[in-house]
Amino acid sequence: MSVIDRACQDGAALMGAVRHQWSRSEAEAIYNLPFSDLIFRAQSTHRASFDPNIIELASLLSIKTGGCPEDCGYCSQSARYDTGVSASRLMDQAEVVAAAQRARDAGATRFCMGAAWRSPKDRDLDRVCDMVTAVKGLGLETCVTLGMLTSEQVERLATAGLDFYSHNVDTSPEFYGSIITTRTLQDRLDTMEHVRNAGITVCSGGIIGMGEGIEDRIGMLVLLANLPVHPGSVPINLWNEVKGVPVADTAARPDPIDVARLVALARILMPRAVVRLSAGRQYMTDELQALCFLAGASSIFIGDVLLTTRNPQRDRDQSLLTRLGMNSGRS
Ligand code: SAM
Ligand code: DTB
Ligand code: SF4
Repeated sequence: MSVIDRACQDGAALMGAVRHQWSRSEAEAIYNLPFSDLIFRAQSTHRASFDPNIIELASLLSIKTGGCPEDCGYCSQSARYDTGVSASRLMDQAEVVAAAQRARDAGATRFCMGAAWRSPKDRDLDRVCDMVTAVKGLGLETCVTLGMLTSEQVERLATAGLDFYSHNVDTSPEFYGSIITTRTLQDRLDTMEHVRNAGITVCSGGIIGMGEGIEDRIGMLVLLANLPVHPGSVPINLWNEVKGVPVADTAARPDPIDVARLVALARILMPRAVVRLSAGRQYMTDELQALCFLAGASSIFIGDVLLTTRNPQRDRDQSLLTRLGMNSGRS
């Protein structure tokens, strides 16, 4: 690329222009910039579309835990591994609404409901649709993650008022088969397409620290950045340790500087997406989280547990946001 082309591209990136044809080598070059240049570029991109002092607070509830037929090698909820997580039935709507109310009182603006399904049965989906409508009635943004969906199922969720569907690509196309064998990445992409077509915003990201290489982390972000529409939210999860799953044998906690670099790359490749520091904040220092906010992350999950694993306590999160002069933007 000529110097002029590079300068134009950098100028466009600083203005937050959205592109969908990123090459791996371009992404690698951005990732490997001198750290100060990378963070400056990421923060400049962030400021073109976001208030840098606002952090979105989302809350997560497992509405159906464990007993999942899929073999995702990182997950406590797969029925194939002995993780100590037992299978439960789909929660009652009243309990879900009560949890959503508590999340709203704790400051959340989005409520995400997760189910350990490969794909929902139609009668279960009817119940989830009712939950979505009830949670939306509380004034919260709604998100669900239920596994693979047909286009008809997505239409029903859209009619119920769903705002976001969470469906992670999890890792690079090359590493996918080492982690999951009961579905393909294409299955995942197909559901995301149904979701987009129904006008529901896709939330999609992945997990690092499973034993993948840096090139897999970058490849995962390039995959997301080259989708026809960028996800509205991109969760970056550090693998939350689970005993008894295959990933426990290969996992390696990512270097903190590599985490900040990856967040910055997500911010630059997908300038309007909300980058969420998702699972694994329990392993991050306050300083690393602050660095990730500087690199363009602007959303976290609050609450002591995610689905089955731990998350920082609410008062620790609040203290961090206060010390950083950040808030959720909710009046
Ligand atoms: N079964 C549905 C599915 O897989 O889409 C929804 C629930 S599943 C638990 C949602 C996401 O949680 C997965 O795609 C994965 O990215 C993330 N996840 C699961 N276990 C995790 C762990 N131990 N650490 C970090 N993220 C995890
Ligand atoms: C996402 O990327 N992370 C959340 C949400 N989307 C559904 C899930 C994290 C789960 C962590 C493992 C657990 O608590 O079981
Ligand atoms: Fe099932 Fe989702 Fe866990 Fe995979 S990640 S085992 S699909 S609950």
